[in-house]
Amino acid sequence: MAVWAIGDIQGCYKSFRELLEKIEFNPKEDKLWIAGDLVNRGEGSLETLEYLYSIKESVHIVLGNHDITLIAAYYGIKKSNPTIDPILDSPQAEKLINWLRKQKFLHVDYELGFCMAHAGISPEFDLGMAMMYAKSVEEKLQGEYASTWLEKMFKHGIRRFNRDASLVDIDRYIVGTFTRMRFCYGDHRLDFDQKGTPTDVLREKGLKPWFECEKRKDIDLKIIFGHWSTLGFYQDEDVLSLDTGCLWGGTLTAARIDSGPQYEAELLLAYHLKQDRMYLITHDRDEVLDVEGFETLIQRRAANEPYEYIVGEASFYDIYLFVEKGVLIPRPETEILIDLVAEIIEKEDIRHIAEIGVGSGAISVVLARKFPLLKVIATDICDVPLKVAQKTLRLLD
Ligand SMILES: [Mn+2]
Repeated sequence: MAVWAIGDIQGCYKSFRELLEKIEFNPKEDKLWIAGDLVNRGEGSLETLEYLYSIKESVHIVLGNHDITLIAAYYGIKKSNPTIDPILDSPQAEKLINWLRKQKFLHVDYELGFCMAHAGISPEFDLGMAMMYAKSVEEKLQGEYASTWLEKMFKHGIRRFNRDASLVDIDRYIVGTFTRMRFCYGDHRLDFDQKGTPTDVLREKGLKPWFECEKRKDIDLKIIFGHWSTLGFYQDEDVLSLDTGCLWGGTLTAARIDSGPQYEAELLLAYHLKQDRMYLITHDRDEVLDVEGFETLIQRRAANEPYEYIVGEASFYDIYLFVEKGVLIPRPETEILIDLVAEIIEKEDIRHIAEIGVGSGAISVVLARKFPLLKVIATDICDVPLKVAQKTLRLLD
């Protein structure tokens, strides 16, 4: 299984299908994330919608400004144009538009570590706020009064977030940031006029891409967005920009966002070379001397041995733990458990705890480090966990 994110298609159906062929996308196994603006301007807007509808169980879509305009044209609020006429004239129009109306403004996947919105996430929103506000406008677009509500969204853009503004203005701000935002000023005031590349001249005027904004609220997940063909493909620690202007004679971009085989192969090569992954990037012309040793690691992984067992350690909370066959690899959810237990320990002033079935030692070791005065007794009926947990404990002492 693979998960791919794809930038603005804008009716470029032929390029879209060619790209899917190139990445060997299989709708029965793989997933697609589409960053919005599925239609408008390109020749194959109807075909794009029909195809995405036919594989709807395998796609996550966020709505872009052009998709919203299409819905508005269906309701007669906005003018149609020759590239979206075929959709509105199609016998499938109602089915396709109703399906489009059910798509999101924000898609979030904690496990993959990514979220996606067509233009991005307002610098004023943390992830919780963004999810709440996205949901509130999604409900309106899906609701009985969608057309009345949508008409109000087009009246004018709202540049600044104000919790005390009217509900309609708050919705205008939310829809604007998720679907049209590009630049903003240092005080988080949005600019909807600039459409070009971020330049130093603009930066000097105080206009920066929204994701560069100072005091932008922290969002732990990497944000995928499109909508900005003049920015093009761009990525840093926080964002992944995918609109590479297919419509304007550019290309369509797909980025693989699950940790695919290549990523794990790189991690294993780094482990084999006793270096970190960055070393591979800076030494990409070096020859690997012990290729056989590396191939042995790859064969073990290909036979479904977990990566953590092969390298003998797992990242957990703020430490690395020893792991091997015979102990479970701690799950990300276990980190949430640590936080919940820590809260109880603090609140109830607990001094002694016992963990029955210590496993890798993840919970006991992290709690003991967090609370130096806490007395922890950890037991297990098997030898391997006791040995592995003690090894981790000795290393950290
Ligand atoms: Mn757009």
